[in-house]
Amino acid sequence: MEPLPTQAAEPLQRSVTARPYAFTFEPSTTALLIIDMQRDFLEPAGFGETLGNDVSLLAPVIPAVKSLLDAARSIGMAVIHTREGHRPDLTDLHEAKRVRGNPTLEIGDPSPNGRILVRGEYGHDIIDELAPIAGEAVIDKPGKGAFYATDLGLLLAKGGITSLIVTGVTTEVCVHTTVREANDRGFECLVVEDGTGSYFPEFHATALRMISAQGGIFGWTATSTEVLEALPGPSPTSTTTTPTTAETLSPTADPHPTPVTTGA
Ligand code: C5J
Repeated sequence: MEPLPTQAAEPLQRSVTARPYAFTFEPSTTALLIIDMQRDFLEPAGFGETLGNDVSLLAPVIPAVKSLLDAARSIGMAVIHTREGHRPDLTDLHEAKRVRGNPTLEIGDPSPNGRILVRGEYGHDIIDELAPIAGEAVIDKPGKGAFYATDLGLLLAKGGITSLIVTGVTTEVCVHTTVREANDRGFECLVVEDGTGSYFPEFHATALRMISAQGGIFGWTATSTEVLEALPGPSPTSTTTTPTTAETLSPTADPHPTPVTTGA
């Protein structure tokens, strides 16, 4: 018997205008990765400022990340947040990292926002505008890369995620380290140009060029507008308070989820 004609389905593949060429992805196998949008990096008196940086330079990133976060939530795309920081007893802090940069306040020292880069402290947490909601995985990482000493790889494998749309701060440090780690693990990475930021605009620009250079040696870059144009419309069953598919990435998912926090 002849096979029955199949109905034309909505294409699953999406295509983003990107550098060095179009980035294709399927929303169901893609996660929005939001790197370290923490008060300690974006607000005064935190880790970023103790290293002598002007933290106001990171503020313009927030609206672009928020627009992508809202879009991902509306279509039920996986969302993963990361936070750089350490255990309260600092047993996971290398001496090299503690003293590096000769900061005015070291990791673990008290600040107006609590102890610098220590888990559970106000400054360590994600800024209000981008606060995780129920079902979104939160990866606590002691290093710059989000794969080092975390279960991110396990969550992505379990969730069937093969592509990452990467946002956050800072472009040349934690974003770059994570994209390099992801690239070596076989993930397709699109880095959002206006959804990432640095205390050094020239490093931001160069870091983005390094990603898309040589035919996309580490991946692709695109603006948040270009990504939004490629995303499908909101799913009729998704709301901003419904757990997203990120929940399925969590080994600790439960029927009454709160933001899922995983650490080293
Ligand atoms: C830094 C980060 N810059 N999240 N961390 O120390 O990029």
